Amino acid sequence: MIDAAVEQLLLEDPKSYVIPADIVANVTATNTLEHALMVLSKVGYTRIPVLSADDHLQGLLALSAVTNSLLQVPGAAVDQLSTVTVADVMSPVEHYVDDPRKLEKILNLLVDEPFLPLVDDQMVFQGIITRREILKRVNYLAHNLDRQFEVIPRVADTIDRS
Ligand code: 4BW
Repeated sequence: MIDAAVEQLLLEDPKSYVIPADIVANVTATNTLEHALMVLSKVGYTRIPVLSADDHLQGLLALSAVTNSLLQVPGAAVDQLSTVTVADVMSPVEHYVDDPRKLEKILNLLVDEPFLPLVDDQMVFQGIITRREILKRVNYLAHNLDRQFEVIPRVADTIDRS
């Protein structure tokens, strides 16, 4: 269980740590890998969401999956990637959240995942929650906890500030 004071401060503004769908780079499952490689190279991210034409979350595409596909064919040139689609190499979405206030789940999953997709109850993509945005929120917490709460050690003289 997350401490109540910590949870209250982190949850003051859940939208602040969600990157909204309209500024998250993505590809669709029917895109060719040639197009996907262009998108990944342009945005600089190593893994991005795969969406359907009606914005449902369908999978994740990693740059390594695209380069692996390229390496399957000896001597293959980048234009070979136009014969393979994102659907052929994308990975399934193992972890996602449907509510940015589910902090316990978010903090636990972000230990191993660089980002979590946020969806609504129909699996329509709403955005992502990244390690960076959560760390910014934790940084805010670290600097503001004692402005809103009186933090008293349970055992006297346990804080060494030397
Ligand atoms: O192009 C970049 N711009 C910025 N501002 N930061 C970048 C860029 N590329 C990498 N970074 C940094 C970020 O701190 O490297 C970290 C790891 O990137 P990644 O995973 O391996 O490509 C970034 O950490 P983060 O912001 O916490 O993001 C975690 C992961 O979330 C990224 C990427 O898979 C995904 N992501 C973040 N913002 C995204 C995005 N995917 C699509 N569109 C976005 N706007």
